[in-house]
Parts: sequence; C-alpha cells; structure tokens
Amino acid sequence: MKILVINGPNLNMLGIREPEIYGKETYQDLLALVKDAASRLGAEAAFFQSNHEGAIVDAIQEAYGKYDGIVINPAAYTHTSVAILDALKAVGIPAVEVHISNVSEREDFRQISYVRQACVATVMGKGFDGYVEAMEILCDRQVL
Ligand code: CA2
Repeated sequence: MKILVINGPNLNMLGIREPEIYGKETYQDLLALVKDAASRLGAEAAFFQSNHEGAIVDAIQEAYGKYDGIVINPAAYTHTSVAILDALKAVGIPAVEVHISNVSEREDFRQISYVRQACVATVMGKGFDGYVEAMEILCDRQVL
C-alpha cells in the first residue's frame, strides 16, 4: 500500500513555536515516526509539505494512479479550502484527515472542515500518533 502524507502550511515549523499545542518534536521527527510506522504496517509512505494551497491541489492531482491512500493535515486550509476538498473528491483516493491538536476544543473558526466531506475518517488531538492511526485506518480498509 502506497500512502501519500500531505502536510499544509506552517507544519514544517513544528517544534519551533507553540510546543504547548503542537508538541516539541520537529517536522523531521514526524517524518521519521511515520516512515517507521508505515514499514511496520507493510506500507510505503511518501511525504509532501507546502505552504501553498495550489501546490497541495497539484500534489493531490499527481497522486492519482500512484497512491492507494492519502493522509492529509491541511492545517489552516482545513477551515477554508474548497479547492483541496474538490481535489480530494476528483482523485477519489481514500483519504484520512489528521489534526495534531484537538480542533473540536479550539476556536470557533477551527470547527469547520471543508476537507472532511472527502475523507473516510478524521483523527484529531492525538499528536503525531494521529498520523499512524490514519495509516492504520487506510491499511485496514484495504484488507477488509
Ligand atoms: O492541529 C492541527 O494539526 C492543525 O491542523 C494545525 C494547524 C491549524 O491551523 C489547524 O487548525 C489545526 C496549524 C499548523 C501550524 O503549525 C505550527 C507549527 C509550529 C509553530 C506554529 C504553528
């Protein structure tokens, strides 16, 4: 199973600011954790991070025919982007939405997720482990 892990704006800054919300570990630590978990699951993970909405749309389109699943933390674009929602719907690749923090307990504007409509599941508030849970959800779906 080939999984594309997409991270949106500012997630490349993990560990640098706001450790009380997003933890002390860095984006590189996240990649190492997810890569390790993927190989334990017998899957292969590839990574994409961008601060630009259109670049994320391009990455989703380019995943068509190449990946069996998408794990996506669209970060702030979660709450604004119909373009990312449409791209996920267009490719039809099973996707799981991930948030490091528990967005359901944060500001009102974070209660809206456009991408959720195109995702088979949402994992939030579990820190980096949420990405591993998202991959497990995708792998379980494939064997069932
Ligand atoms: O909890 C999450 O994973 C979020 O997707 C993170 C986004 C936020 O806009 C969403 O509402 C919830 C923000 C990512 C910003 O990452 C930072 C990393 C280091 C320092 C500051 C921000």
